[in-house]
Amino acid sequence: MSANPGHRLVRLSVLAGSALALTMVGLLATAPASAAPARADLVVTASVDPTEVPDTGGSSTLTVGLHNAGTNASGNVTLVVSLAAGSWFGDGVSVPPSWQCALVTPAATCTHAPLAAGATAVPLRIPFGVGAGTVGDQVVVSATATGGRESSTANNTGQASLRYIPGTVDVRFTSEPRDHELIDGEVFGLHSVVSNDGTSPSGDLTVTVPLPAGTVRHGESHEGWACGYGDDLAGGQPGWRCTHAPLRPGENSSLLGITATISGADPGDVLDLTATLSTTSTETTLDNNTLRTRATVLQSATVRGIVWVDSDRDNVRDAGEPGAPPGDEGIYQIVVGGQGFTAVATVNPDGTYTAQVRPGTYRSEFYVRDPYSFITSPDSDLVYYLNETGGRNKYGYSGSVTLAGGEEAVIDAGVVSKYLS
Ligand SMILES: [Ca+2]
Ligand SMILES: [Ca+2]
Ligand SMILES: [Ca+2]
Repeated sequence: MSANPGHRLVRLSVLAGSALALTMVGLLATAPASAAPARADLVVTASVDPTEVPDTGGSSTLTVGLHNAGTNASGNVTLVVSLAAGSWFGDGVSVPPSWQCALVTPAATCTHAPLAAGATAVPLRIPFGVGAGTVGDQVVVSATATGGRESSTANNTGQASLRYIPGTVDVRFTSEPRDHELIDGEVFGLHSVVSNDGTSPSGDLTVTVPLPAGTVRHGESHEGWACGYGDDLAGGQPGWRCTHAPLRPGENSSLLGITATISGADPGDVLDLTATLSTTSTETTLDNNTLRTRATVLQSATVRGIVWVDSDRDNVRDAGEPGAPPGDEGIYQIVVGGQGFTAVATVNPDGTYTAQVRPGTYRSEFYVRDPYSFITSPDSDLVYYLNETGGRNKYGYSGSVTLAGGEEAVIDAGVVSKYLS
């Protein structure tokens, strides 16, 4: 017999291949005897925030967690979120990119790619609303996942509940009380929005403001409010009565402004402009339903003087030299200004002017127009003037003077006319 080394070599190689195959089968076959089959195990959790809702209805946000606690990847996951009857999905659902959701009240169906063993999906946050209910009752929301073969499906549903609590209403003014020191003729007022700090919608709002003695009505700014002014509208007294539509929890009304002018009040008088707010629903507290603005009346000081025309151009104010006329061809405006207070003076046909001011430090600012120009004169109180301003007005101002209540300052300015006079 003659050996054929090439042939034997081929056979050995086949045998080696067979042994290898048997070994592999053997390894696979021994595994089931020592461990459970590798399976996915989806776990669903659900929570709501807030967990309570007023009995008039409200909203909450459901958070759904999904985790694969198993030892194998899941299949594609389908998650069904079910709302109770009378609930609805809210606006502003933001679905993470890893999820796809179709929200059709009362159920949402969301899908997710297979979750690897040990992996956790990005949580789903789903705002939802609930209608009115009975205090103590619960509203249940649930989410159930399916995702192929699992070691357990007992943990595939997460559930959370909202409990109805008594709703509250608390409307209030958001502005703080204010105090002013003002002189006769000045305007002061109330300016505030109204908010509802409760958990339930308010009823209609009403604000009444009696007109204090020593003042006259100045005005109202009330877009969003309906305001009337009358002899008996503020609880039978002269004043304002304004109404506004109900406010949702946390909602602010439009800004309400009520203003009065001090007229005929005496120095030392204290004038309170007080607004009282009410709503048709029962409130948690009425302590925040009034707002006051107080004006304490000061004795005014007076700044007066004249814009005189130097007719003979000798830079001196001579007897008989007239005042400049008010208007576009004369004294355009005189402003008496100080820290925190400015008055536009009343200018008379004879060139004299007067302004009532709060006690304080002031200077007079003069604006005159052609044919008049300012001059330098010992009889003029201007410390600065500019005739070539580039505009129609020539401008000049006096030095400062400090006045207490009842005191008076006389501040004059000299001008010449470019026409012979
Ligand atoms: Ca499971
Ligand atoms: Ca209140
Ligand atoms: Ca003169």
